[in-house]
Amino acid sequence: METSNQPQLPGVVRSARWLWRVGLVLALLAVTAMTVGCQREQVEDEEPVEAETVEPEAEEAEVAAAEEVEIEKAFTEPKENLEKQITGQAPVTEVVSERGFWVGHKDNKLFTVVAPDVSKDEMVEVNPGSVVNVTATLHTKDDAMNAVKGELDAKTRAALTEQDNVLVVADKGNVEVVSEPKAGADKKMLKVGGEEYGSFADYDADKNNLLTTRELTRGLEDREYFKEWDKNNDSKLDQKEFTNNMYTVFDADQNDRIEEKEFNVLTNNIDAVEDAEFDEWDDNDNNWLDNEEFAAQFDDADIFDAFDANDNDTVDYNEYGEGLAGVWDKNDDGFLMLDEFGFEEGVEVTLK
Ligand SMILES: [Ca+2]
Ligand SMILES: [Ca+2]
Ligand SMILES: [Ca+2]
Ligand SMILES: [Ca+2]
Repeated sequence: METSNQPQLPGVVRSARWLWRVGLVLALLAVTAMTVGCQREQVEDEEPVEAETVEPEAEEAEVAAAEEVEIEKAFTEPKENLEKQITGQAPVTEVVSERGFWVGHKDNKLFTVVAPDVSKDEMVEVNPGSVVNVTATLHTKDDAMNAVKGELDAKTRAALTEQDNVLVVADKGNVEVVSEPKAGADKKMLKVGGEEYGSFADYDADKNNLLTTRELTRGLEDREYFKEWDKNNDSKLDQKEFTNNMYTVFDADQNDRIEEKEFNVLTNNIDAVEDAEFDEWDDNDNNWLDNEEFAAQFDDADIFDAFDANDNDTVDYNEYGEGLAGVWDKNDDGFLMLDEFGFEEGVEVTLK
């Protein structure tokens, strides 16, 4: 016994020590219980903290989903706009199936697919050359494939995997046809100086009711459009040849005079001369412009320089097609609709 050499403690003291030990054990238990309790409380405290840290992310996700991005950005900056809601109008360049079609903007195109498995008679009819108003999510092609329900036909599947990003429409109601291609594509002719240089349909090589700049350029070249003005036969127009061409373009009634009415078509179409005054151009005040009067002012307006993109003092077919498309493409979407084919009085467009 440890206490063998020590005086025996009285029974009261013994029992007091026993009680103290019991008390110590109880105290330890209590401390342990409190510690566990505290830990539990801490766990309980932590749970709402965790919940709070999740909630703002969810809110941000909701905000991101609600943020609508103009469709032009989906074409020009697709990587920056993945998973965002895209909305806006675009022309349909090709229809692949009732669930899938291509929309275009300038040199870019995006495949658009309807996610629900809709039957042909349920789906809104979309045609090449239609303009559609679309609300969709921009996905990578892999995410798009996962988002699409039901079986896709081989052509739609092939189109979906043809490029990196795809517009996925959550409901067929999110595709609204804003305008259909207009009739008369084979009747509307490009006429300059009494000569016909082909109809809209002639230029529309892929028959999608839309002209790209390339189709316009190739069509002009195929019809040797420059021939009348290209005096040195180099298949390009120098400044004098270009100005003579434009004089003929705007002399709509081919009387070798540009009257005020014809002059107004020029100023309404080409921004570089939008503020030009007929009286200032008509040097001898005879109420029409001859070639010299026209050239003196037209050459000062730097329209030739705007067409001559590579600054080599000649305008080739590519530059002419590019410049003309820029003037005609009044909604600046990179395509010419039938009603954008040719100069129209009162139509204001930008010469880039
Ligand atoms: Ca076309
Ligand atoms: Ca005239
Ligand atoms: Ca040039
Ligand atoms: Ca256009």
